[in-house]
Amino acid sequence: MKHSARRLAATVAALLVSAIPAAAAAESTGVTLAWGTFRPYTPRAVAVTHDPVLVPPGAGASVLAISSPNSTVVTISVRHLVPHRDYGAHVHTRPCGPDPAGSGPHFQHRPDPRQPSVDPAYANPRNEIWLDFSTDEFGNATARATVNWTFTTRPARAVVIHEHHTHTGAGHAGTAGGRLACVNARFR
Ligand SMILES: [Cu+2]
Repeated sequence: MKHSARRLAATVAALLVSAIPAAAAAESTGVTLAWGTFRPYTPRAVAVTHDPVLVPPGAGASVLAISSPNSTVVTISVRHLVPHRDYGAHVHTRPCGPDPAGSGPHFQHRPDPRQPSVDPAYANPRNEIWLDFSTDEFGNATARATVNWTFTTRPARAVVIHEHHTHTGAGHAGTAGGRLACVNARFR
């Protein structure tokens, strides 16, 4: 635990150093970092589990987002989830709440005028941030998404972990089953 935190800190420090020149050059750059150990909701919890079987308390997640002027890279790493299992994950607009629905809809670069958005023209991994992953034998996984835009003043406040990988077909694009867990992250 301590060691992985130290390793994470070292990685983040290296990434921050490489991001500084870009940050000085343009205001649309930003770094977001969040990590936590899953537990039932409390107002101060960073990582919240809504399903203690599929996202057990004690499992963990870290989220790192780096925006340069024309792109954003978001990475999620999880540990000690259920081994050999597919999960969906996306950036959502609102912070984690006691009710899984509290984290609101997906953040969309071009907002779909029709909500809930299930139109593949809007609900797709170029207009939203999808971070689906499949765990290894230890329940660990990493996923990364790259998009050619940056966050705006519209809020993007959490990564939600879902029951399945994300669907892409018309009428259910962007859906991925129930909301199992949520990580608060104030994307900028
Ligand atoms: Cu989602």
